[in-house]
This record gives sequence, C-alpha cells and structure tokens, in this order.
Amino acid sequence: MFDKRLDKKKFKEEVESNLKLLYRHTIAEASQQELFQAVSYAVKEVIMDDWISTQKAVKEQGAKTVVYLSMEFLIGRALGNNLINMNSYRQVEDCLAEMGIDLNALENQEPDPALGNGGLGRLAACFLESLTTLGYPAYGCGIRYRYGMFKQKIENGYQREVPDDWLKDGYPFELRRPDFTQEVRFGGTIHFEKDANGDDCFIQENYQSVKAVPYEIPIVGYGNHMVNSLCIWDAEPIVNFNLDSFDSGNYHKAVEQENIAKNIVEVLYPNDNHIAGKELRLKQQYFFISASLQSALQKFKKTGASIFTLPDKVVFQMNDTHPTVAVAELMRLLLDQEHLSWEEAWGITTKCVAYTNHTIMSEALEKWPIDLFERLLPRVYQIVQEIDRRFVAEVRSRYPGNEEKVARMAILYDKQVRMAHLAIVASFSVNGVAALHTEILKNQELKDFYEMMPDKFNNKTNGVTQRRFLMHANPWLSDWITLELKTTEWATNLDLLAGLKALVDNPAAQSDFIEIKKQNKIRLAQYIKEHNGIEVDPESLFDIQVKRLHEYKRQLLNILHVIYLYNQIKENPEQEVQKRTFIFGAKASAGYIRAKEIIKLITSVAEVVNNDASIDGKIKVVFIEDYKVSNAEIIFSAADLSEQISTASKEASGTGNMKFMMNGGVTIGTMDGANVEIVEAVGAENAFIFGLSSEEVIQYENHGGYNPQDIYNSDPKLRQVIDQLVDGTFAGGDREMFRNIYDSLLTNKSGRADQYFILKDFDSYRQAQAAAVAAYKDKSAWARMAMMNTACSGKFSSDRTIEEYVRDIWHSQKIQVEGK
Ligand code: 6GP
Repeated sequence: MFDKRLDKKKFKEEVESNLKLLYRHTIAEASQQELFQAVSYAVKEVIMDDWISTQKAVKEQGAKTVVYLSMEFLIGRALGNNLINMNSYRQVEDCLAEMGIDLNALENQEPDPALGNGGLGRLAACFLESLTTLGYPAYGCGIRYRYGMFKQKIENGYQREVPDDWLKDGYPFELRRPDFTQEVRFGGTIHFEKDANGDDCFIQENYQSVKAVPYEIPIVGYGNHMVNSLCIWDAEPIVNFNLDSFDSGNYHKAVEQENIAKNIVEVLYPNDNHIAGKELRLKQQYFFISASLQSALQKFKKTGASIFTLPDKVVFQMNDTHPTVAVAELMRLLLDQEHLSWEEAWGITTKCVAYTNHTIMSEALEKWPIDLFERLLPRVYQIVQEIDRRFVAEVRSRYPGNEEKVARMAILYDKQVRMAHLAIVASFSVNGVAALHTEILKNQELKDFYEMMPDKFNNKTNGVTQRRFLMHANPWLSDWITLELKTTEWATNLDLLAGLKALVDNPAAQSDFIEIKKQNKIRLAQYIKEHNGIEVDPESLFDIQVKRLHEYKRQLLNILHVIYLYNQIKENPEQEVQKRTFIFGAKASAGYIRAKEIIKLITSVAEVVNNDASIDGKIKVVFIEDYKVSNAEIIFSAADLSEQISTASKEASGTGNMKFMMNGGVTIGTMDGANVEIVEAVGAENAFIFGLSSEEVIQYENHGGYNPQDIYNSDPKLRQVIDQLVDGTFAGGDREMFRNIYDSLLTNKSGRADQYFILKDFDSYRQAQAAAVAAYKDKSAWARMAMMNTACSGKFSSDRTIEEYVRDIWHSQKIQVEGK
C-alpha cells in the first residue's frame, strides 16, 4: 500500500510537521521517544485512509462481522508490524536513515501494549491480524487497562513486579471514539412494570453506572489495504466531576463514580490459567461485555434489518469463559430492549455465540459465588436462573432419574455460577485449541456435555502469524526463504515453506541456514549482555524455555536437569562436553508463591553455575528479565532447542512451540497440546520426544499408583540433585530456601507429591537431552533437522486456523477493500 505511494519527501515533511505540532521541536531537538511518536503518527496517517475504506466496504458489502470477545489482547508493538503489513518496512527504514534516524531504535521506544497474560491473549492478537490479512471483517473487543501486565524486575534473584504505565507518553495508534460511548449499570434492585405498550419492562433502581468509552486500535492486514479494529473500552464517571456540587451532597456521589470508573479498568489481573475470583474482575467482565454488545446491537440496528437476521450479520466468539456473561447480556438486550419472547431471544442468542476453551486446569475454571453475581448483576442473574431452569429440565428429561448428572451439569450449583456450563449450553460451537486437547475435553472434562450435544464440539488447532513471528522477528531468514522460494507469497500462504524440503540436504543451503541461526544467536547474545550483563557464546547450543511460569509447564524439570548436568561436569572435568546455554524467560503471577520460588531457584542455579570457574563456561544459565512480545521476537529466532515439556494432558496447545518451529528451533517436548501435531508434521526423527503420555498421566491421576519416593530411592544421580535443593548448594548454605520445592516433589504435605510427574519423567528427559546433544554434534544433520522444522511449519499459521473457524463456525465472507 505504502510502497507505491510512499513519497519520501512527503513522509519526511510529515514527520517534521508532527514533531512541530506535538512537541514544538525540530528533528535535531527531538528525543527518540518524540521521534517515535512523530513517525508513528505519519504511519497512522496512511493507515487512516485504508481504515476509512474498510469501514465503507464492510457497510456496502454487508458482510458478517466476527466479534472476538476477549479480556486479553497481547498485541505487542505496532509500528514495525504495521510497516511490514503495509509492505513499507524497508522503504521507511531507508527514508528515516536518510534523516539520520534509526528505525530499529525507534521501535524500541514503543511501549509493548501488554493487555494480556500469555497464550490466550497473544492468540487473540494473532487471530485479529490473520482475520484482517485474509479479508474478513472483524472486531476485537476488550479492555483498555490503565496498567497492563506488570514489568518484571529480577532483584537478588527474586521477581519484583513494577507497574506497566504503558500510556504515560501517549499511545499514537489508538483513537478515542466518544461518540460511541455506552452506559453500563451495576447493582441496585429491579422490578418489572408494564410500559405504555403493555410490554414488560425491567426497572433497575439505585444502581451504580459508568460510562464505557471506546478506543480503537487499527489492525492492519498484510498487503490488502484492509484495516480492522480492536476496540478497547475505557471507563469514565457518568457525572463529570463538578465543583459546584462540592457542598450539595453530590460530592460523594461524584467521587464514588470517579472511583468506580477508575477501578474497573485500572489493571489486568496477572493470572494465567488461574482465576482471580475477585468482585472487580466480574465487574471488568460485565463492563466490557455490556458495552460491546450494546454497541454491536446499535450498529446492527442502524442497518434497519430485522433483529431475527442478527445471526447472519454477527457472531460473538468468546475467548475462554471470561466473556461468558455475554450470553445473558445478549438475552437481556433482546428481552428487555427489543421486547422479544424468551424463545425468540434464545433462538437468536444461541445462533450468535460460540465458545473456545483454552485450558483444562481446574484452577482456571471460572465459578462465581451466586450472592456476588446476583448483587452485582441482578437482572442478568435472573436470566441465568431461567437458562439454568430450562437446561436442568432438559437434562432431566434426557436422563430421567439421573440426579448425579444434573448435579454435574447444572449452571447454578453449590451456590455458584459455573461459567463454562453457561457458555456450553448457549453456544452453537464449543472448540478446543489442539486435537489432543479437544479429545480430552470430549472424553474427560466435558464428557457429559459432549454426550448430550456432540455436534457442538470441534477442534481448531491454534496457529501464529508468520508476519510477526517470522517476517518481523527474523528478517534474515525471511529474506533467505524468499530468495530460495523465489516468491514472497509464503507471507500469506505458509504451506509454501514445504518447498524448502528440497533444500534440506543441500550443503550450501544448510550452511546458509546455520549462518542465519548464528546471526540470530549473536543478536540474542548482545541483548543478554546488555540486559543481564552475562556473556554467552553464540557457538554454544541455545536451549530455550520461554513462557509463563507455571508448575505444569515444568520449568522445574528443566532446571533440575541443568543441576544434574552441572554435577556431571564437575565430577568428570576432563570429559568433552557440548557447550550449552540454557535460557529461561517467564513471569509468575504476583500471588503464585511456588512459581516465584522456581524463579529464585533458576536464578540461584545461574549464579552458581555461571560463576564456577572450574566448569570453564561449559554451561551457562540465563534468566531473561521481563519476557514479553518484543523480546520474544528476538528469542524465538535464536533457539536451537525449543523446550515444550509440560506434563502431558496439561498444556491445551501452546503457541510458543510453533514460533520456535517456524524459526528452525527443534522441539524437545512431551506428547502434549500441539506438540503432537508438530511431531506429526515434522516427523518424530526431527524432534526429541519424551515422558509419560497423556493417557498415562490421566490414569495415574484417576487411579493412583505413582510414588516419587521410589524413583528418588532408585536413581542416585537424581537423588543427588533433589538433595541439593536442601543442602544449601544453590542457596549460599541456606537449607530452607528451596525446602517447599523439595517437599512438593517428595511428600504430599499440600496435595499429591510430585503432582506434575517431574521425577517420573526425569530419566526420559535426560535421555532426550542427551540425544539432542548428540544430534547437534553433526552440524549438517542438525541443520537438516532445523530446516525440516521451518519447512513443515506451514500448518501452524494462524491463517490456517482462521480459515477453519470461518469454514466450520463463523461462516463469514471476505470483503474487498480498494486502496487509495
Ligand atoms: C492458554 C493455554 O494454556 C495454551 O496452551 C494455549 O496455547 C493458549 O491458551 C491459547 O489457546 N490458556 C491460557 O492462557 C488461559 O489463561 C484460561 O486459559
């Protein structure tokens, strides 16, 4: 889009004029941040035209819109990606260089909008980008958190959380749209009356309300002039603070409203795969859902179409259960505002909502106490009660006399609202995010629902966008791929990477590939030197595990294995070993104590290992502070080995595994989540698979029969490692620092001992690691393996995922946008 139009002179003038307008500065006077803002506004100026054209095209072509409802959108930085998608990155880079400005440095000035925790939020961002690139009209709806995911500082080896004030310099890519403000009401009492037409009318009194004000962020499609919107809602008080009311008794009301509004959007709960269970979180959920649905209905009604055609024009995809209150809110709007009958409203709602499940971790299953739910959302609660009453009646008639089933399936049970059940009952589609995950949902977690309504269940294996995670993250590899395939079309058709298979045995291609990997390793080594002060050797094997810190993801298994290796090297100093760098990056939820202890263990092992002159730098351990989308892009491209080692059955899909794969990282992992499909695509000989299967894990969980003590007693080398947790080796002599971790592995003080089967899988992991290192010795064989990973990663583009959602769930149509 830009490419044909980019008039260097005009662009430069634009940047200069933005600097003047925004800061009264010239280029020479401007700070890097000011330059970033000025350049971003110049880019936004171009985006605006396409944004306007897209809106127009959607209206004219009357296409169905996908509304992706999500509490999280982990979009990452926009400037670089927008330029990539506008096909203008290199041109703008050159143009800025002529002005003495370094685009890369400017990109580093951009805050990393961290409006999400991890996998679920990043997936939502990839989906919006793919939807747009493929030409489907879509809206993301979420919350404009004042503070996103906290920044992580490592101090004395411990994680400290620092607020992420991402808006402090202003965010150039957002657009405030006060015209589309909505009111959202909480609490109070309700009763119903007949209105002038004789319709039932629900009157809510003594409620609190806030204004929901939308901000839109453009989502730029790749090379197609299409720009969709991510709409994030900010909260503002209804009564603007008014000094005249200071003495009149309204003061308190005004301040109260100010506070409610401020609180609602203040902060993203930093929980990944875990519920927060706080009243404020439910408020956040209802706040953005009510605003999004009101807004969607208003837009629809403007077209003048019959409300009964709503399912032809819009579909609401619920990203996990967090937006599930949408079911009842849509019913409320259809019943109370549109005055439809229950059956009519239910008929429409159940054709408009679909649900994606992202985890089977029981601690993530959302349940709200009924008294809280009813107090906060009185009318919505009535509706949930009625949905539950009708559903329970249906279960009883399907399974007469089976009250256990009723108890298992009811929406309201044991004084709680089970959000997943509400989502499943109302949705026309329920999907898991990888084949194995969907099977586990059908056969274990959601078995009763699957048996009763099998047609709703389907799988949509996750994917990631190659525009960000290959083109932007790894320009060297991207250029090489384009050169070898003689086309850039892989940017929108990742299956074309299969063409690289023809090169995997070609020595020249192998050495190119190795050289590119090396350049990426040097780039990461520089980042580590700058940020951690640690020297790492780019010639060493880079073994990387980056993801949220969670016990089920088993960073602990990884670091215990590092300790094991360290012991071996110390015992056999003469033995030749492969030089290795173990790299970790992970944030722990602020209240997740065990996760924080594991971070401390990793950093403590790093401290000892990195400073032990006797091992001569044979292994190094690095904990990268503040893992986030922007540094992830540097990390994925630099990995030799990709650690995907969750306890089988626990990781719904994983998407980091796909980002590594595309960039030629070889997986060491369990048969869990999408790893199963990765291995299927690349061949078992091009990955290192170990550990219990999901069936075995589930078997142990359901029937017992695993005792970690047996392994501790029979494997002396592993025992040595475990004992080192409590003999002070890594804690400056302190025997208590890692006692809880030790206990969690061997005793069942708090739940099952070694709940995540770390000891059980240790030996098999050790063997897989040894096999990986042996393979790495043969440079040519390794290059082949790495290239096969890139070549076989086509399936894991989110473009493929989105086309499957469209085909099976959304049934929406592409639109054409004319560029200017
Ligand atoms: C995550 C899953 O843990 C991960 O396996 C998956 O790839 C990702 O979702 C995208 O589907 N789940 C969450 O982040 C979460 O909080 C409630 O689930």
